[in-house]
Amino acid sequence: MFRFLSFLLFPVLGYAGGQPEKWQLSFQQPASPLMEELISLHDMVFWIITFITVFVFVLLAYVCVRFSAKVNKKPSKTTHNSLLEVAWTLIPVLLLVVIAIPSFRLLYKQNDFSNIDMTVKATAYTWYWSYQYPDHENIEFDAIMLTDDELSEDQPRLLATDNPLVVPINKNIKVLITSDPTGVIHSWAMPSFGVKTDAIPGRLNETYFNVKEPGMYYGQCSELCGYGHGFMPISVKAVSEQEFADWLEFAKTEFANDKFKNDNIAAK
Ligand SMILES: [Cu+2]
Repeated sequence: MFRFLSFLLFPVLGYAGGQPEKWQLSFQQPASPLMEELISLHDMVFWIITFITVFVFVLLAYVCVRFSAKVNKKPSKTTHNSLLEVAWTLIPVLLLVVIAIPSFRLLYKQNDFSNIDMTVKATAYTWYWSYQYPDHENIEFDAIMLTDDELSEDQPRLLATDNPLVVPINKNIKVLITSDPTGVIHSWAMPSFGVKTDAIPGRLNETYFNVKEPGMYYGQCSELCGYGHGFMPISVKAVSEQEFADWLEFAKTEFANDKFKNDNIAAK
């Protein structure tokens, strides 16, 4: 019953953050300010669409009954009505303007890279993601999906990786996204961050996000890239600034040998 109600109310109900839920409809709980704005724009447009649909449906039903041949034995010769014609031209124009203003503002914000705190680079391989920290001595490691046997209790199936991308909270983090030069097109998508950007061989795309709360967040490759498409998830761990500094120290020794491995894969 609750699921049914939540379907009716889906634009106003939130879901647990960071990952998809069973029987979930609509968006994940937003984890970044950008995703919050995307959802409020969606909700605004949703109610406008609902109003128009109901209004047109009621109008049609009224016309069918009120102006049927049965009720109107002698057909009316009415043709034009200036006021009505001006109104049904102007009202849709105004509605489009109301939608366009917040829409363009948000589109601009999604591409505004003027206030970036740090950069990471995500490279797609068949079939896993590899991450690099150009601002932090080029730490580099692969993120391989955990198999069912490797999962711990709190890790979701097909979403958890052996190494998450670790980032500090409340920072604007730019992600440079590309794909293995000998590979195919993938897409780096994090639903709760409001981010989805294609990873294309030979081309460097960019996006950014800002995580508000510490925690684990999950996404997936979102471009049909081949038989391993469903098995190259993205896991992001958002931590405090101090924890991030500690992790950097750990990562410098932990992943010291990974760079060589990645160079070899790229060279193949
Ligand atoms: Cu892929």
